[in-house]
Amino acid sequence: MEILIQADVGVKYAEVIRAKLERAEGDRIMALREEIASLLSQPRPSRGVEAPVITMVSGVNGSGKTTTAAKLANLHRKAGTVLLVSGDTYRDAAHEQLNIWAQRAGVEIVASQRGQDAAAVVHDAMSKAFAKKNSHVVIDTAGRLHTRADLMEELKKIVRVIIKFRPDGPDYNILTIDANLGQNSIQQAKIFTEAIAVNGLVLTKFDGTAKGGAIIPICNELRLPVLYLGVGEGIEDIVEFDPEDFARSVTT
Ligand SMILES: Nc1nc2c(ncn2[C@@H]2O[C@H](COP(=O)(O)OP(=O)(O)OP(=O)(O)O)[C@@H](O)[C@H]2O)c(=O)[nH]1
Ligand SMILES: [Mg+2]
Repeated sequence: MEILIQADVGVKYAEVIRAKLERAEGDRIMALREEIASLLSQPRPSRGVEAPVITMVSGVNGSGKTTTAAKLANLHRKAGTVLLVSGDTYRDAAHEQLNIWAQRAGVEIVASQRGQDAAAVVHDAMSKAFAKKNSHVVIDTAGRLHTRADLMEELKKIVRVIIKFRPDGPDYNILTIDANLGQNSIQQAKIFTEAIAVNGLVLTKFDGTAKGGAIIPICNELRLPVLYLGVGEGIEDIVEFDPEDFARSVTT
């Protein structure tokens, strides 16, 4: 119980897990890990078969969106032609930041200027990607607090633009969750998911001291899979998520 609270799993889920364990037989730590892994095993989006595969990355300020978008662009580049899109039109240096990442990843970029309409930038980028038959499009978005209705509206507008090109919306509609954020991230994730039909999570900054246990209630309550873990600031620092490995690390 203590170990779970310390790992940011939260009181409610620590209790859910404890109740299940009471009935378990044999090695308790193994049973605990199995239970955590099963809570984390959510179906992955069965999408991404048609080119261009569209990935959009959203999340609260500083949660690692741009870094994750760059890491994903770099992963996809190994298998195709990627267009990295700056849907962040708020941040002063967003465009320069993404440019540097695009160079590192060796991918093409659609930049934006501060103050531009993000949905219009995404519209242009989608037209370009479909015309040039890119294999992947990765869209970075501005940081926003889930409580800002106007900014959440902007995110919905971006998704509506994507729907014009791909009726089911982004193939991978990713929310980044900072492993350090703890219980606050549950409510944030819920609101993002309700607004724009998030279908996958990336847990970022998992290389630090944070255990990231809050991902357990997020995954389980919202029925969302964790697709990747961010494990550093470098472009290669991303790994596929494995529920068993995570269960082991959260309990050690
Ligand atoms: N250690 C570590 N740092 C990370 C990771 N992902 C992102 N960061 C760092 O977190 C900080 C914020 O990352 P960004 O990718 O700029 O976050 P963002 O969500 O795009 O931020 P805004 O656009 O300002 O909302 C940077 O200093 C990154 O280097 C990670 O997996 N591990
Ligand atoms: Mg950013």
